[in-house]
Amino acid sequence: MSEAEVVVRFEVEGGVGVITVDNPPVNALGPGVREGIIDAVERGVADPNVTAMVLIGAGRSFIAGADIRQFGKPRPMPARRSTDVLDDSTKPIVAAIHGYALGGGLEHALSCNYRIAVASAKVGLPEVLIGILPGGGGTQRLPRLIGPKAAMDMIVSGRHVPAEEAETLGIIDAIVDDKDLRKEAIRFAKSVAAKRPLPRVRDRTDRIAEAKTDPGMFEAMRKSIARKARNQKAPYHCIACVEAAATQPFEEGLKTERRLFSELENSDEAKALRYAFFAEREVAKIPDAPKDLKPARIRTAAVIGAGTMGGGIAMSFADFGIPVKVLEVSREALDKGLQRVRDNYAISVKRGSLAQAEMDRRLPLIQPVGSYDAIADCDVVIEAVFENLDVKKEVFAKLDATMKRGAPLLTNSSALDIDQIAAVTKRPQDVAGAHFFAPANVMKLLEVVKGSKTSMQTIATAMKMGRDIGKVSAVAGTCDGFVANRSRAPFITEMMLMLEEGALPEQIDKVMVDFGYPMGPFAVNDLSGLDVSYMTRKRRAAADPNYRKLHVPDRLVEMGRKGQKTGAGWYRYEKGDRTPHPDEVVKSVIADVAREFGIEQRSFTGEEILRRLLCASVNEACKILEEGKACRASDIDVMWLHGFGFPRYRGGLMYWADTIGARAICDQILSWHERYGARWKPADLLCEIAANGASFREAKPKRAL
Ligand code: 3H9
Repeated sequence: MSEAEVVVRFEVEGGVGVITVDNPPVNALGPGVREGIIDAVERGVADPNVTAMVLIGAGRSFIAGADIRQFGKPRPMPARRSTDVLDDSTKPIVAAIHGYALGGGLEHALSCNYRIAVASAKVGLPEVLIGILPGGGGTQRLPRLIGPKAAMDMIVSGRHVPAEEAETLGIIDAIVDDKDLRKEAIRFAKSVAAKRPLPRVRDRTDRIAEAKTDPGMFEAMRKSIARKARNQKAPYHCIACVEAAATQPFEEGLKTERRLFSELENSDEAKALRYAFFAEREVAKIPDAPKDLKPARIRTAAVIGAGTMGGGIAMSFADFGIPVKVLEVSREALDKGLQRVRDNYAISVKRGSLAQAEMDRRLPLIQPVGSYDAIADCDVVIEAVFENLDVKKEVFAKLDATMKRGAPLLTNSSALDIDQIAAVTKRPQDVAGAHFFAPANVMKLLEVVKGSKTSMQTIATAMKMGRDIGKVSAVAGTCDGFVANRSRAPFITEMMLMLEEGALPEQIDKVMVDFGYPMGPFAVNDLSGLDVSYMTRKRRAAADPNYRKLHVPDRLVEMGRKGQKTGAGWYRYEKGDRTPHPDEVVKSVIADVAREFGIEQRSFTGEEILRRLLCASVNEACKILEEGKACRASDIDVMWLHGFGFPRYRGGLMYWADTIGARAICDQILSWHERYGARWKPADLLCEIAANGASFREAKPKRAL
């Protein structure tokens, strides 16, 4: 049996040829699939008993697109494209969609004569998210079907469009009962079997004419994405292709699409984005987890503490339809916390990002309670009280006494030792960290922190809980700051120390924004509050006589400059406006510190600023791997993408380091070690990677978590 026959089946049922793509897990267009489709269509066309055909996917999806693993590798050019063969069929073909029809999957559906779907199906052309463009005719067919504007929106955003919207747009001809899609598709195929001429998307001219009435739409789109798409080519190439669809004949447009696709396939951004795609799938996997491990499903949750973090965590559950109880010590604190949640939802409604009905559905899911007994039956509890070990120990002793057996007892601590918290309970196997990032209802990262006694079951349940509430969950080992914040801490230190040497916040911010961050690190610090890390620095300074104090931020906090909330921090803010203005006061604080400590002043290039910040963190990330606190180097990258706004098209911290090269990074760090002393001592693993010419992103932890 040939490979093509294995991944694509062809059966005739009641005069309808059913072409089933069966290539688990998501029917990607891997080896043999396109050939299988061509073969099946030819059999259907040749068979006099077949009057119509159905293209359908086995398992959980229609077709999720081209096989992403094949990109960047040499591939034989097919003599004929399967999309063309579908298009050229003399008998009608119906695409029957369930699960996902994405990328090449939707392109195959668009090459069929009709498309039906179940209500839960989603369609989209998400190629831009992996740095390429729809290269199977999608940029030419979709605009002909739904108009260039709507097509451009879908192709440039890469979003998944639900079946109902797809039907309104005109992508789907009918939504059918999801009990037996195959049966429905056969019935539909029979109903259109005799209809001629065959509707072909490529022949449509009506919708494409819209571009004539609004020729400025392409330029307007380029302008509207300028900030978000900076440093990237793919979104602009996508627009160029849709413009080609509106201005060129179909075959010419396809040539444009092919040319621009081949420019992107091996671009730096495409490579980095492909890496990020697979790194995000890897991060979900728990190494050494037993095969029969079954994470428990969280149906109800409890949060201890209704502060900013507690409220945000509660919203995260409510946003995904999970009822959550919020416990506070006083009625007043509870009321205040709940009011903040209401206000947050109301802001989203006002901005138009949330429907009022949705807010009304979510709010009642958050139930304020005043006693531990009231949360005893919840499937999970997340403690989000004040960051103080003694306070947390008190809470965990109470949780141990009240919560039902087996419920994960999670702490939202951002730095404290999980083992010490677990030690006050009689069930340390159930205790782990669930480190959300602020604002908890917005930020995607969830660090699941394993203590030395935490069970795999608890980790697996916490990881699944994260996924169920839309987070990207990553496992970390317990240590000060865990993995994400610990790896970022040296970046923060260096950004402050560079000020003392002559750089300015606005200069450093500009370098990082130009690199691709949505905001510069000082502007971010103004948003989160300078006072947040002030106490941590005091604690560290008291504990470690060698601790290098950060005088500039300390002084700003002591002057009452805590960031946006006080109208001034690293920048000055006008009342009611979030625009940062560089401030002479900050300049003079920096100059005072430099003078007092006799620090030599010099100028910095953008390249030096960038390298100094990121290299400091790469070094720390290597130490984290050495200590076995992260499962993989690529997990650290995922944490940087989803926790700190690292530009996705640069892959992540370790991926970036590989683009510079291990030898160059190591030499740079060695020279700073000589100049600045102990804090730049290179990690052993870093030296090893450089000596072996190995890569950072493939570096393995030196011991198990
Ligand atoms: C394209 O189509 C180009 C065309 O224009 C033609 C050009 C000529 N390839 O995400 P999950 C794997 S570009 C290879 O955990 P979910 C994935 O790695 C493509 N593998 O499931 C994972 O493997 P493992 C355009 C793929 O239910 C497993 O499937 N299409 C692909 O949470 C399960 O994945 C896209 O960009 C693939 N295309 O989400 C869609 N897709 O178990 C990309 C998945 O070993 N895919 N895998 O870790 C997705 O967005 C999600 O996977 C999907 C399912 C929404 C489909």
